[in-house]
Amino acid sequence: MYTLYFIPGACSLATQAIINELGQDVNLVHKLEIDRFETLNPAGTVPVLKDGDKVLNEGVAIILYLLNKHKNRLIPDRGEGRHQAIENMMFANATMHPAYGKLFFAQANVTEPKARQQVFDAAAVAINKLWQVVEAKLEHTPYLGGHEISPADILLAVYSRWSEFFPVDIVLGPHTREMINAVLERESIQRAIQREQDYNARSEA
Ligand SMILES: N[C@@H](CCC(=O)N[C@@H](CS)C(=O)NCC(=O)O)C(=O)O
Repeated sequence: MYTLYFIPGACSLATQAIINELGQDVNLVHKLEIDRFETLNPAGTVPVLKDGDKVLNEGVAIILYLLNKHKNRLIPDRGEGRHQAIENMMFANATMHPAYGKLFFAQANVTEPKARQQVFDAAAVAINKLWQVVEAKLEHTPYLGGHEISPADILLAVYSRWSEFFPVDIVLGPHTREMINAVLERESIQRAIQREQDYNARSEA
C-alpha cells in the first residue's frame, strides 16, 4: 500500500489519479498533518510518495517509478513512444506547472492590487501560449499520447482546474477542452477528487 502526501486540488491529485489508473491502493495524508514535512521532502512540496520505507519526491519521478513498477497502458514500454510520453510529462510538469506557479506566487507575494493584476495578466499570457502548444499537439489525436490517455493528459487536466482561482482569462482550444473533459470524467480522477473532499470533510468534522 502506498502513502501519498497531498494538498487538496494540488498537483498531487494527478499522482493519486495515476495510482488509481494503475489499480493500486493508496493511503492519503494531508501535508499539514505532518509535523516536520521537510524530513520527507526538504523542498516542502507535494506530491511525496511512500512505498514501504522508500520516500519519493518530485511528481514526474514518482509517476515514472509507478509506471516502471506496474504494468500499464499509460505509456509505451520503450522506444520513441516512451520518449515522447516522458517529454510530454516534462512539458506539463516542468513548463506548464511553473507557469501556473507565477499566479500562485503573485497571489501570495504581490500585495498592491494594480501591480498584482499586472503580474496575473503577464502570467496568463505565458500560460495561454502554452495551452496553444497543447492545442497544436492535440490536432490529430484525442490525447497527447495518441488514442489512449497518458500521464501528461492527467497532469494538464489537474493544472487546468487552477485557472478559476485567479482573475485572468485562460483560453483553452477546442481539442484541449475535449481532452480535459475526457480526463476529468474518468473514474480514476473522479474518485481522487472525491477522496480529497471526503478527507477534508472528515478533518473539519
Ligand atoms: N517540481 C515539484 C513541484 C511540486 C509543487 O510545486 N507542488 C506544490 C503544489 S502543486 C506545493 O507543494 N507547494 C507548496 C505548498 O503549497 O505548500 C514536483 O513536481 O513535485
